[in-house]
Amino acid sequence: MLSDKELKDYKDNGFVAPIDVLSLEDAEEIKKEIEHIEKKWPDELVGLGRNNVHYISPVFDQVCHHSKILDAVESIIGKDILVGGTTLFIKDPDKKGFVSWHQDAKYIGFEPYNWVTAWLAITDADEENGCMRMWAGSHKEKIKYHKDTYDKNNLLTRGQTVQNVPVEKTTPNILKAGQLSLHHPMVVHGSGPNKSNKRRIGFVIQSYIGANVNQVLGKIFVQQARGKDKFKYHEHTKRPVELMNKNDMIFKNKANEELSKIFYKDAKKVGKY
Ligand SMILES: O=C(O)CCC(=O)C(=O)O
Repeated sequence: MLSDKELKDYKDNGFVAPIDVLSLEDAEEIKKEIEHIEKKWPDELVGLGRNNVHYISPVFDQVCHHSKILDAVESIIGKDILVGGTTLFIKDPDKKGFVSWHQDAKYIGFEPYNWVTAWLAITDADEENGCMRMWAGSHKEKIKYHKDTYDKNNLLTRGQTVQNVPVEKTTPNILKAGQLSLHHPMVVHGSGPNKSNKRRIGFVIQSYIGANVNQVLGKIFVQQARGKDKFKYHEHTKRPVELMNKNDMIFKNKANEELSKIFYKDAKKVGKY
C-alpha cells in the first residue's frame, strides 16, 4: 500500500512517484516483448494499435495485474479495481514526439473520478529523454479549456492542449526503469521530445478504475484486477494466455475501434492514434 506520506503527496500534488514495482530485469523483459512484437508484427503497435496491448500479450497482461501496482492503486481508489485500458507511449530518439499539456479527465470519459492512471517506466525516463512533467496542485482546479491542435508530432489523439501552463512550476517525473508513477484524472501534465539517443518507453494503464466508474462517452471492456464488480457497467473480457492469439488480436482491434470513438467524440477530425 502507499505510505501516509505518499498518499499525502498524491492528495496535495495530484501525483505520486517514484514507486518501486519491477526489477530492472523485468523491465528489460517487457522491452524485449515490445521489440519482438515490432519485429514479427510491424503493424501491431502502430497508431491506434498502441492501445490495449495487454489483450494480446500475457507479459503486458501480467503487469496490469501485478500485486505491487494494485496495492498502490487500492490505496487511492479502493479495493474493487478494474483495468479500463492501456497505452504504450514510446518516444523514439530520431522523432519529435511530445505530449501537450492536458488533463486526462477532459477526454477519457470515466466518471466519477474514482480512477487513477499508472505510468510504468519500461526504460529510464528523465528530462533529457522527455519524461512527463506534472503541474502539482492543478488537480484541485476545474477542467480546463483544451485547444485541439492536431500537431503532427503530438502523441495525443487530437493534440489537445491546455494553454498558459507555468512550465517553471512543473515537476519532472523522473523514473528508473521498473518504477511507477500514479496520477490523478485532473492533474495537468505533458512531456517534451526525446533528446537522447535511446528510446523512452512508458506503459500506461489508462486507467485503473473503481467498479463504480462508468464510461460516459462510449464503450470500454474491462478486466477484474481486484475485488468485485457489483455495478456491472462494463463488459468483462478474458485474459490472454498466449502472444498474438488470432481471436485476441481481433478483440483488441474491436476494443480499439470503440476507444477511438471515445477519444474523437465531437472532434473535427481524426488523428493518427
Ligand atoms: O508518456 C507521456 O509522456 C505522457 C503520458 C500521459 O499523458 C499519460 O499517461 O496520461
